[in-house]
Amino acid sequence: PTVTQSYQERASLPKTSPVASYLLRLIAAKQTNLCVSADVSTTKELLQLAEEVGDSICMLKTHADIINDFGPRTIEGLKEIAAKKHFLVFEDRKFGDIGSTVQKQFTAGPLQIVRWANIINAHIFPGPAIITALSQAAHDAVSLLILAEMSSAGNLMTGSYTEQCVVEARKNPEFVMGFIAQRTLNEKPGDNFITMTPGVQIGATGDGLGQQYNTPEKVIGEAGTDIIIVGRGVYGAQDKRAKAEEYRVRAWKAYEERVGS
Ligand code: 5FU
Repeated sequence: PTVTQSYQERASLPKTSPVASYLLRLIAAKQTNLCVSADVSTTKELLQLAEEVGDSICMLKTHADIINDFGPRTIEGLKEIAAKKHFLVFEDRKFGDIGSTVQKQFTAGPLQIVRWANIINAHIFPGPAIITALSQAAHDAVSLLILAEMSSAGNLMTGSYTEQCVVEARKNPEFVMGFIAQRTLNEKPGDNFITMTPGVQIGATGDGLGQQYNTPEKVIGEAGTDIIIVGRGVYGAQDKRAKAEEYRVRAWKAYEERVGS
């Protein structure tokens, strides 16, 4: 099972999507399974945060639609810092519409997500054509995460819904790199999906608006997930660089203890 395998080993398993292999190798090389969620409201803050935490992360997660002045400058800046500091960019757009519409949301409009995001995500409640539609509009360097579980209290993504996400992912291992979920969903032999987990903060249990937090040890060590996604825990700190390092060290140690290295 993947919970006892190293990131490095998993990078070369068969049927692993090219972006997943790249990310697994990057994680191993930089020794970081931390993704920072850059939920800030200006290009300046976004690029500053990317510079500050860039050395400590494998991935930066964005919500492009909350950046007031999102534009070509944002895109060029992000690409430049990502190349310099070696991390991937994940746009957390959570597509959830008919195939034809998500293709337009992905490629057109003011955000032009296809031009700059390495990783995107989608809900499968509209049915599996959302996966086909996004894969047709994508190029080789883009991979999809299916939202299989959420961190917020009382969410409806449980039981057979979550199971169906795994079924659809197994049908498309070339394009679907993994899941947003609260635990690993690699249950069958041969499954090598990457699980990324939001709802992580040290020293908090929630935000009063439904968000629920766990520690890096809980999600990486006990729930067997691969990457922690931390927003306010990092960008809300005075010293963002030091805070990112703290999360990186704790999540990395939890991983090492889990795989027994
Ligand atoms: F899919 C999900 C989810 O289940 N929970 C989340 O919190 C996504 N998120 C995102 O992760 C959310 O939109 C924020 O961008 C981020 C968590 O931020 P926080 O500040 O660490 O709570």
